[in-house]
Amino acid sequence: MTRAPFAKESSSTGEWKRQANRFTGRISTASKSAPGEGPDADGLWPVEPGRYRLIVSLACPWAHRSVIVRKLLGLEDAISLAIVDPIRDERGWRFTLDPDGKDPVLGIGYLSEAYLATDPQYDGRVTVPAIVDTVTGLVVTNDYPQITLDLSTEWRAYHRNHAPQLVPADRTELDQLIAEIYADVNNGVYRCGFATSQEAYEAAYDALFARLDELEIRLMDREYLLGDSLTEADIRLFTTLVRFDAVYHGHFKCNRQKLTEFPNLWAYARRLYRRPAFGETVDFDQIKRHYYVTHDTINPTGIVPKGPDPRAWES
Ligand SMILES: N[C@@H](CCC(=O)N[C@@H](CS)C(=O)NCC(=O)O)C(=O)O
Repeated sequence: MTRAPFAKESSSTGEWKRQANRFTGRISTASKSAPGEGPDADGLWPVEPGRYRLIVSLACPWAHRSVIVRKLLGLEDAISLAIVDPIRDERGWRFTLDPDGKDPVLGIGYLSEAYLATDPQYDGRVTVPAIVDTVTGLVVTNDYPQITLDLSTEWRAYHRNHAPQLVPADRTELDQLIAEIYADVNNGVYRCGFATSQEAYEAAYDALFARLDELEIRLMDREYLLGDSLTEADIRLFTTLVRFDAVYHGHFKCNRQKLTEFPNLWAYARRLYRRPAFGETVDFDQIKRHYYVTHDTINPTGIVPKGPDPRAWES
């Protein structure tokens, strides 16, 4: 019997079914709470610069989205950033990169401490990204798709001058595209890697490469996915593309071809990489160590491959 990487999220047919996000609070300009107060009756927390802490792993593609958007929008002073060790132990994500192994603002050693303070019964995976309230120490949200959208729409008053408009006023095309990219690409690589039956793996692999073929054609005559300007869709695609050859191609068996063998996608990914918010937030060492060391059902030796040469990204 194949050992499932996360047994609770594996179906009887061997498909990987990602857990739901437990904490779905939002920080919003519509909140009726005063500064310093908790969420209002609708679960909306007040927008307050300096109050919230974004907890990420630089290895994690879902967290990487929020790091890129925060930097693109110039929200570094408004929302502080905590970076966990890319290697989890049996208690999960830990602040071992910080002095004394504790987050200097929240004073906790493990992200699970904030999760359990918020919901003492919580028994799912403790995940990044998460936004934690520094006043109460409670988790506001680990709802990663909403986190980046809200940085764009709810924190406008604190964006830098000339910040890009990542979420267009008419969201129809954006929403359609990010749903497809999520299903077949962002989560698709995990559905390949975490499948526990041949059929489930092959179905995920076929859907992934069919979608990449479509995106390759889409990028033939445009700079960004939606045309002339950078949007949330580009950020979401980039975080999977940048991990593709280093991790997903080998570790998750997404190996019909490499990113470098898709001319348009590769050129597009490198164009994005040249922007500081993208390139400066990529840490290949943490990315590779996280995947190859912590998924021991997939890579029991824990050996981290030396390649590929990251200098290809600079070319
Ligand atoms: N919140 C989402 C997505 C975020 C996510 O999966 N993050 C990963 C890192 S890439 C994580 O925190 N994993 C912790 C674990 O598996 O225990 C989920 O629950 O699936």
